[in-house]
Amino acid sequence: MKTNLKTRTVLVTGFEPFDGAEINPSQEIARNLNGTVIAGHRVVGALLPCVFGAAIPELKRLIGVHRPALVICVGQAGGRAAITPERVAINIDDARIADNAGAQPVDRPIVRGAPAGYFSTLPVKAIVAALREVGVPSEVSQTAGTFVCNHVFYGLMHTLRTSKGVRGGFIHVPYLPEQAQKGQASLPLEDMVFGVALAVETALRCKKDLRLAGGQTQ
Ligand code: PCA
Repeated sequence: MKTNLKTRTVLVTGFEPFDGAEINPSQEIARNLNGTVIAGHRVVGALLPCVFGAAIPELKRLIGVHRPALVICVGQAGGRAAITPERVAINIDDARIADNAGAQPVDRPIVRGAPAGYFSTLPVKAIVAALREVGVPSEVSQTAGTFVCNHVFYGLMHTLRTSKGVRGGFIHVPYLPEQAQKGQASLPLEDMVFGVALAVETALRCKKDLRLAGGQTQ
């Protein structure tokens, strides 16, 4: 893929609500960041369907239209207490619940014959350190699961493998306060929007990740 450095665009995607929910924080984050400017880059915030298969062509279409220098896909990971940059995408769909089109693939490769996994090309530890520095809870996650988020993350990294200089990755975020059941963790939307904006800025500024021992990111 050719990159157009003149446009200096960042693509941030969120997902539509799934599993019968009415809201998805990642959709709200993408909506809030759309049109903002971060470190000289215009942010395009866009929505992906929570549908196996269909989500990847839509992501590819957005990349083709906007030619971003950086792509960060965001999704909800209900129950997590922190903003979690994902380290690795794996080549498998294994759904615990149906997606928004009713599909529930089990043990199915995302791209047949492609590598078992791809690492994020975001500076995941630098992002965690930057967020913690300003008091936003954050940690590196070692798995994005095997549902639509991992599916899109894998599709993203598979697509970007031939796009020299274009970096990308995935960030999972907790529930919003209004979604959390008693005892479940959540974060206010403004903290999540601020946190993802800071992740974008850190990724743009920090070409090389920090080398911090696992779990010791501050
Ligand atoms: N979270 C789901 C899919 C869409 C979303 O926001 C996941 O973690 O796979």
